[in-house]
Amino acid sequence: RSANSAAPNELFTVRSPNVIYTEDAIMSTYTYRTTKVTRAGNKYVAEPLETVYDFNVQRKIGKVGLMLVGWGGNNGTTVTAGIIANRDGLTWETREGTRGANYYGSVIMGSTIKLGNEAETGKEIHIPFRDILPMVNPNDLVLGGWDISGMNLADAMDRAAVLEPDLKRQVAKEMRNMVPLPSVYYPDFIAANQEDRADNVLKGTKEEHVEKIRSDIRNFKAENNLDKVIVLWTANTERYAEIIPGVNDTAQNLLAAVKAGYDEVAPSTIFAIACIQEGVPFINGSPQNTFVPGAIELAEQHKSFIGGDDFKSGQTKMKSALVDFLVNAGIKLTSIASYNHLGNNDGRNLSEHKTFRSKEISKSNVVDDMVEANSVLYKKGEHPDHTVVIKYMPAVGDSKRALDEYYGEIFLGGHQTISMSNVCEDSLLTPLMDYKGFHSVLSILSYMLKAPCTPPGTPVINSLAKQRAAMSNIFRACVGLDPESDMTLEHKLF
Ligand code: NAI
Ligand code: DG6
Repeated sequence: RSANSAAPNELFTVRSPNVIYTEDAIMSTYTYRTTKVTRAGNKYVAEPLETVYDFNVQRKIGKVGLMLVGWGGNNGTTVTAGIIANRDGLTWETREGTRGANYYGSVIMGSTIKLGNEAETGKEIHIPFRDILPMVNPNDLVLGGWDISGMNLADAMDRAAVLEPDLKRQVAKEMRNMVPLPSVYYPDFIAANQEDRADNVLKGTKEEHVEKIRSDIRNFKAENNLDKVIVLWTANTERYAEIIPGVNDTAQNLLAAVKAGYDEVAPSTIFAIACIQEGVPFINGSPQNTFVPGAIELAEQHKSFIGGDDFKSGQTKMKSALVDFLVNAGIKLTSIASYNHLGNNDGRNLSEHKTFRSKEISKSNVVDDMVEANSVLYKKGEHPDHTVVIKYMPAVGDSKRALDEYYGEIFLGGHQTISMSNVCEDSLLTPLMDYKGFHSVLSILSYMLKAPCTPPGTPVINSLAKQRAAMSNIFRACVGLDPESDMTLEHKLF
């Protein structure tokens, strides 16, 4: 095969003077066009701006390992069973009939993207999102991880009570051999009610904990002959760490605080430090401020990737799509009331105020940018009321109830109330990606995260449509394709 014909894992190639294929890479020169705006009194001047970037995409993915912190939890066991089920093409019986493995709900694995228009017919050609760039297939991931509970993954899957019995039966044999590594447990950071499952915890100092996690990652990589490892925090929501000058405000102070065994360094920050020092991407799927300023600076120094915070799965995803639509439709939202109840271990942990507070913060800030962008509807500093309530209700287990009321002003003093009620298993989600060559803080992952962590001083985008467009257009740029503008001028002009 010549370098510029599609490799077995590629669906298309790009024919362009700006794109070069080698055996190992796709190299593109991409002209990024933006609009620079300057103020002239109470008027603006808008000026088209061009910046040229060179992208280099690896064509060979290699063998990738995924290590989950909180592997024995609902998300950890569900994602493990889901990957095995997909890898083995399993089907299972339910009272509604036979069901088969899929990746529904994953933007990468379950959605499509427009590649362009067919030459002869002008018809739009859509391809699976996962095919726009060479990407790891989740089925090929090698899984591992840590948990403060030492239960094997098969028993932990039963404890989670998420999956159908016939599916569990088929994956249990493999999962019984999966046992989480001992983890870092500082009880003050999570709810006291989690103590009864903490039977698999590391002894020693904070400095020793960082070293142990680092050696766990190295061993996992060597034992499984991996090219890359990604670490994902899907452990309990922690309370916020206090930001203390001299302790966690700079990289140097943070490392000194670890050495001194300072209390205010959270387990998730210990994991972040270990991953940064190992050069392994670390994604924080929970809402706490794992990435204290010192951790972000450390990542920048090591050119290591971090992403966060807090997986965006259901209620918030809907909110960041709906509010974007309403505000961009010129409707003035004046209040959003969001209520949940759930009965899984996440809900149990969130029943303590300090951990709930972390979740409340990440669930509350998700409309700020959309409101701030509309100076026609909102005066400077004006904001809709926004309330978030979460209640622990053991009886409903993982089947989370989410109720939302959106209340707004419409034409000439009218009002609109939209009420939504959503019921679904909280743990059936799988967001996952890998990147090289971008800023250490991977804000491109924003689509999957409730409170996107962005490089210092850069804007946070919460709008779901913008987040998806950013992701698909950056992927396109990586192979030298222009953004999909949806202008379809070819159909609109003579
Ligand atoms: P879970 O409570 O079932 O699982 C968490 C696991 O983490 C438990 O097995 C626990 O033993 C373990 N753990 C606690 N501290 C640990 C530590 N320091 N090191 C290693 N393991 C530790 O919770 P679930 O439902 O799996 O959610 C995990 C996290 O993801 C929570 O913070 C949750 O708020 C967050 N999240 C969950 C979403 C979802 O389930 N749809 C969506 C968004 C965020
Ligand atoms: C209740 O709010 C528990 C939380 O962990 C959520 O289930 C989780 O953060 C998902 O939230 P959302 O808003 O993305 O569906």
